[in-house]
Amino acid sequence: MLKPQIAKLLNEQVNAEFFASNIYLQLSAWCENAGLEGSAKFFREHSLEEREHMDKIFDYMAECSLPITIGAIDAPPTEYGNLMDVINAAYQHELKVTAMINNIAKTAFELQDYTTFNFIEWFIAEQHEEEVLFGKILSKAETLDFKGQTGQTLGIMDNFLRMLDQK
Ligand code: OFO
Repeated sequence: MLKPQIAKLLNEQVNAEFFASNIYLQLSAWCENAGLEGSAKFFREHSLEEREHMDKIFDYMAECSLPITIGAIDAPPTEYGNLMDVINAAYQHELKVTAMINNIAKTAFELQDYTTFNFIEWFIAEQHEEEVLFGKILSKAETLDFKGQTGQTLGIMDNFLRMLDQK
């Protein structure tokens, strides 16, 4: 039986992954509305990926016979000035999730819950990949001197996001 402290953190993470999925879905909707189809596709796929993360933790909790509570999920922000704001919001969000995952790993290790520590290692690697992914997008924007302005670079960024391999 896992310790209550771990059960609480995992349950919070289930809800956090749900929230992440909704954030990305909202970002996708914003991009659709702005006529940025490539970016909309990218964020839509990312939303599904977050949903898979939620499922993974849900399954682990169920396997460990832990109670799972799906709470109220906050509404994600809807207003963004431009595509760069959207990208920055996604990156900042990933940094927060990384901190949450690291906290689960730290707590599991301190409590000598090596099963959860082993489980959460997958997420540590995943967060690294996600930060690398958003780092690539940010460095592309920097190379193009893209700050969210309309024009040719917006089209290039939109296409770059369309082509990014998220797996
Ligand atoms: Fe679940 O990895 Fe992004 O947030």
